[in-house]
Amino acid sequence: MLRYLTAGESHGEAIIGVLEGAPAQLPLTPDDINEHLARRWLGYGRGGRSKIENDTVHIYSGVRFGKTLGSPISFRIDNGAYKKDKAGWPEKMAIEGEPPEDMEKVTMPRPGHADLAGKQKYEHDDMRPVIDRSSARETAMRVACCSVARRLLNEFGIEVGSHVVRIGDVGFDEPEEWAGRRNALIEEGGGASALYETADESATRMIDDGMTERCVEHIDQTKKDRDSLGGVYEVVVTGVPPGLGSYVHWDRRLDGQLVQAICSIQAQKAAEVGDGFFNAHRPGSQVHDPIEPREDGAQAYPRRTNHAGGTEGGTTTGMPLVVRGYMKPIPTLIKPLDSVDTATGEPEPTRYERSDITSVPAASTVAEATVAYTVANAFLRKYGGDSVPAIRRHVEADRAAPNE
Ligand code: EPS
Repeated sequence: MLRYLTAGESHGEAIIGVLEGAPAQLPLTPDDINEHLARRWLGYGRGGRSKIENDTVHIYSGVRFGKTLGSPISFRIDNGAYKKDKAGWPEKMAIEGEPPEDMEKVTMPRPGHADLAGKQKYEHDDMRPVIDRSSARETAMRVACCSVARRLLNEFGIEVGSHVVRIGDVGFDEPEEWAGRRNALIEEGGGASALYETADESATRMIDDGMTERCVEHIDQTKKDRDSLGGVYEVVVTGVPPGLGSYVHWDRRLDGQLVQAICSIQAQKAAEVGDGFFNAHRPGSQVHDPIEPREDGAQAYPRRTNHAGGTEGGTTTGMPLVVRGYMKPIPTLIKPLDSVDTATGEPEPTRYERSDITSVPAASTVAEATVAYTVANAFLRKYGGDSVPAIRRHVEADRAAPNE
C-alpha cells in the first residue's frame, strides 16, 4: 500500500515529501510529476503568488535510470516566495535564533481560515506558523506524491481527469446538464485524460466555452467587489475494474475513502460520489442504474446510467468513478470581515494578505491527485505485488477468468 507524508511551510525554504510503498519497475521521470505541478497553477483568479512560483520537483531517492526501485521516493519542491518575495522570509522563518526586531506578529484571525483554530490548538502567539502550514501551498507536494499513484494507474489503463462545473454563481445546476459533453469527451479520447486535457484549455477548467467566459467575468466582478468565490468540480476515473474497495468493513468502503480524499484538501467542505446530493431528492426508480448483460469475457456488467458514480456497496462496479468536490470561498478577502485582535481581545476588521480570488480550478487538479492515490491503494489491495510485472500478472489472471 502507498503512504506519503509532506512537510514544509508555505514561506519556508522548500516543501518535502516521502512516498513509500510504490512498487518497483514503474517507469517514472520528473516530467511525469512536473506536468501535473504546472497544471495546478492553471486557472483564472489566482493571485500574486502564481507569478512567483515555478514548481519543479527534485527526486532524491527511490528512482534509478527512470524506474522506481521499491524503496521510499523522496521529493523536494522549492518555494520561490522564500527568496523572491523580498519580505525577509529567510529571517522570519529561520530555524535558529530570535525573530527579527521589526517582525510584526499575526494576531488577527480570518473567519473561515485555520488561523484561530491553529493558534489556540498549538498555543502560538503569532499565527504565521498556522497560516504557513495550513496553506494550500502544501498541495504542491501532494500532487507530486500522488502523481506516482497516477502513473501506476496509467500503467494499467486507468485514467484520472477532472473539470470545474461551477464557480460561485456561474455553473451547471444538475449533472444531466454536463454529463453528455463529459461522456462524449471521454469516449472520443478513450479515457479520462481527455477530460482534463480539454478542461485545461479553459481559463476556468470548464468544458463549456460560454460558461468559461461568463465565469471569467464573474471572477473579475468579484475582485472589484473585493470578495472571493468557491465552487464545484468533478473528478472522473476511467478503466477501473470491478471489485476495488469493499463493503465488509467501514474503512474499506471506497465511497468513504473518496470523500475523505476530497475533504482532506484545504477549503473543501463537502464531496459526493456520483449524483450523491441529487439522488437524495429523487425516487429510487430514477436513481439506480439498470444492469445489462455482460459481453463474453468482460469483467463488468454494463449499466445504462451511472448515477451511483461507479460504486455499489463501497465497491467499484466497473463503471467510471465520479466524485465531486465542493470548495468554500477563500477566507482571505480584500473586503474586511469582522474579527478580534487576539493580542488585545478587541474587535478589529481583518487585514488583507495577498491571496487568490478563487482557486477552484487548482483544487480540481489537486483532487485528481488525491483521488488517484485513493484508487491506487484500492487497486494495490486487490492486485498488489512488489513490482509492476508482479501486479500485471495478478491483473491479467483476473482478466482471463472474470468472477461469476
Ligand atoms: C494560499 C494563499 C496564497 C496562494 C497559496 C495558498 O499564497 P500567498 O499567501 O503566498 O499569496 O497562492 O497557494 C500556493 C502558494 C500554492 O502553491 O498553491 C493559502 O492561504 O492557502
